[in-house]
Amino acid sequence: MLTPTPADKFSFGLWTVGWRGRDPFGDATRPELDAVEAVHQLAAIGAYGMTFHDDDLIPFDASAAERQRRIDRLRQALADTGLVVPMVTTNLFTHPVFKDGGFTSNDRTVRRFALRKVLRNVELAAELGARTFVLWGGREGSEYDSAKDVRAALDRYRESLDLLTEFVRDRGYDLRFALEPKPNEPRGDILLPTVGHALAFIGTLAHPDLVGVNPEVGHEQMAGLNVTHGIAQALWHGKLFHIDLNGQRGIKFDQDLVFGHGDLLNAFSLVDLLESGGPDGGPAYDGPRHFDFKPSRTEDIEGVWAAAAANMRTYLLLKERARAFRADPEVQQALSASGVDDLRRPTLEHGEGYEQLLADPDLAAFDADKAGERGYGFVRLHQLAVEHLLGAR
Ligand code: GLT
Ligand code: MN
Ligand code: MN
Repeated sequence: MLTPTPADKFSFGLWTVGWRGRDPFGDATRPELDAVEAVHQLAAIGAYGMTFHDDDLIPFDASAAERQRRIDRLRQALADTGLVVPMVTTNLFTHPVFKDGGFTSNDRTVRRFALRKVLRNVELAAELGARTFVLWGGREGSEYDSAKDVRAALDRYRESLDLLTEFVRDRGYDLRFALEPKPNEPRGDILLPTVGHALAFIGTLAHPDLVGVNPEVGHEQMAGLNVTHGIAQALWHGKLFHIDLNGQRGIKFDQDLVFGHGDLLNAFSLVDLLESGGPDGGPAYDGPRHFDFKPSRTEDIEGVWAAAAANMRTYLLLKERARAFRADPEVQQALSASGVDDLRRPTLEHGEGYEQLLADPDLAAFDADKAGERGYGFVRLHQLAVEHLLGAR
């Protein structure tokens, strides 16, 4: 149960286990990790998939022959291990050309170059069988309010998404896009900073059905938001196309810790939602459980693989704890005493409208003071969650 298998659908970015520990203040602390080696190691620890940015696999300025050689090596490693590539993403943030963004750069030639880069990468994603293409617009933003016309930038963002969805439709690819929000870093302020902003933007697109979100735990938490609420709303809109699991402690720089190594209670409620938030108490989400973490730069390569395994083990432990929580009769009783079930009942009777509601004699006699005395018992309920999480029940 706590040993990961491909059925758990755990996946990792090549840029995660491959992160060399370079940060704004210090050099790399680890050697380069070859993509083929990463595939073999991930398969060995029980993952089912590996994801990557175009530039993780193929250097930005590689020749066509070099590009092909790298793709062929990856394909061979996938064939040898059975690992899949469920998602591919694009790097529109490292090269200096993207310093003011890709799709929303103030320089039109850069915007056109970015689109071409992504179209070619979408082609590769489809060839490798990926079903999701993530777009993290880390450089789409500004440091200075007067430097970016936000409404024009959103027009350009939409223009880009509309071109990309037209491309996959024309090509007949079975591929959808997932926007990944982040409030800031590397830009002072990033466009589409939260799940909510992204969802509202998606509604304006030509083919909104082909675009969803890829929320990252830490990115919502950097904005002081409750990631479980954000994920629940994305699910409610039918827009949780992919997810980036990791850990973050509070409102500060993006820590990309191991899943659960930040706000553990929020991680517990998130796993509970993903695994038992479906209509019948089953999983609410069946896509990859994708870890986007950075093995701390204090770790050597052995520590990298230990950290990768820790993500999966923590997820499985939380899944086990969440199941025990749901199965506990005392929890079920506390849930109903707290009115959690009641909220699922429509507020209006079947066929009732405002006329009937206004005329309801029970409402005319409703004792608001009495109803205001009710205790909801949320603290008791939460304590039960904490005790299950701690293994005390
Ligand atoms: C970058 C970022 C991540 C995104 C990656 C996808 S890029 O590593 O910090 O959160 O998921 O483009
Ligand atoms: Mn992050
Ligand atoms: Mn991410």
